Amino acid sequence: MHIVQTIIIVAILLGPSLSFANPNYAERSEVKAMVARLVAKGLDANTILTLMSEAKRLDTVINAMNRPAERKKWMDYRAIFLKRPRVLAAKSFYRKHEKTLARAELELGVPVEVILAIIGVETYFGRNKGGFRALDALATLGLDYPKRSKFFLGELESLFLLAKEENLSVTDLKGSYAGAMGFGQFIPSSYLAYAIDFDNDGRRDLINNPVDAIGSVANYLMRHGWDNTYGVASVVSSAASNVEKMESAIVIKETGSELMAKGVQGIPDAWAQLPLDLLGLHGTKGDEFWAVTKNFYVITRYNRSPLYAMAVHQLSQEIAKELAL
Ligand SMILES: [Ca+2]
Repeated sequence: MHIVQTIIIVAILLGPSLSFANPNYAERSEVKAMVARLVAKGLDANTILTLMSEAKRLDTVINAMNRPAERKKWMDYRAIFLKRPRVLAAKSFYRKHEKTLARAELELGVPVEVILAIIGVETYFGRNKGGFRALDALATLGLDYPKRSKFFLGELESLFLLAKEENLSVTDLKGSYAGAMGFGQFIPSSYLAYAIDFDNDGRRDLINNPVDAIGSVANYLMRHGWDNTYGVASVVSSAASNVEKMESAIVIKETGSELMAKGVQGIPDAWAQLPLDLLGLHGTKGDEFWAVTKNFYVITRYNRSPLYAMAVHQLSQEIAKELAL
C-alpha cells in the first residue's frame, strides 16, 4: 500500500479522537517559539519538546476558568471563606509556625494575621494545594484558551525556567487549574520573582516547605508596597452617591479628607491625608460601603478581585481576634 494511503487510513481511524484527547502541543508554532526563547536562556530543546508532547489538554481546567468564584456577589463569596473552622485551622497552623510568622512580620513588615489569612483563603493552610499537573493546566490554557493564551503561555515558559532554577522536575509540579502552586498558590512567574528561601536551606520550596511559603507570601505583599503604618479597610457611611459601580476594581485616587468633603462619614482621622478608594459591596444586610487603603490594593495584586481582598481582610481580623494578636 502507498504510504500516503496508509497515512490517510490511519488518520481516519485515529485522527479526530486522538488529536482531541492528546493534542501534541509540541507541534504548535507558539511552543516552537517558546522553546527558542528557553534555549537562548540555556534550557534543552529536546527535553522541553518531549514534555510538551506529553502535556495533556484538560477540559476541566477550561470549564473551571469559565466559572470563577469571584463572579458571585459579596454575600455569597464571603460565606465561603469566613467560617469558624477556617479560623480554627488558622490557630493550629499558627501554633506550629508561630516563630516563623513572627519573624516574617518583623523582617518583612506584614502582619501575622494577614499572612495567615492569605494562606487560609488560598489553600486552607496547605490542605488544598491543587492536584493538577502545572504542565497540563498551563499548556491547556496557553494553547487551548484563546482569551488568556498570551498570559498562560508566559506562565508555561516561566514554569520551565522555574524547574531549571530550582532543580525541580516539571512533571512533579502540581497546583490549581490555573497553575498556581503551593501553600500560597504562586503562579510560576511570581514564584520566580517573589519566592524567598526563608529557612536558609538553599532552596525556595513553596510546595512542601511552609517556612519558605510564609516568608514568600509576606515578601510578595512587601514588594508590592505593603505599609504597616496604616490599616486595610474601614466601614463608612453616606458613601453610596460616591460609588459608581458596586464590587468593582480598586483605584486608589482620593485622600480621606477629599472624601470627607464629599460627605462620606466614618473615615478614620488618621487616614485624612492617605490616598483611598471607596468600595461598595452587596452584603447580607444590604449594601455596605468601605474606605480602603493602598494595603487593600496590594492584596488585589495577589488576586484582582476586591471580593478576594475583602475576604482576606475580614478573615485576618477574625484570626487576630482569635489569637489575641
Ligand atoms: Ca528553603
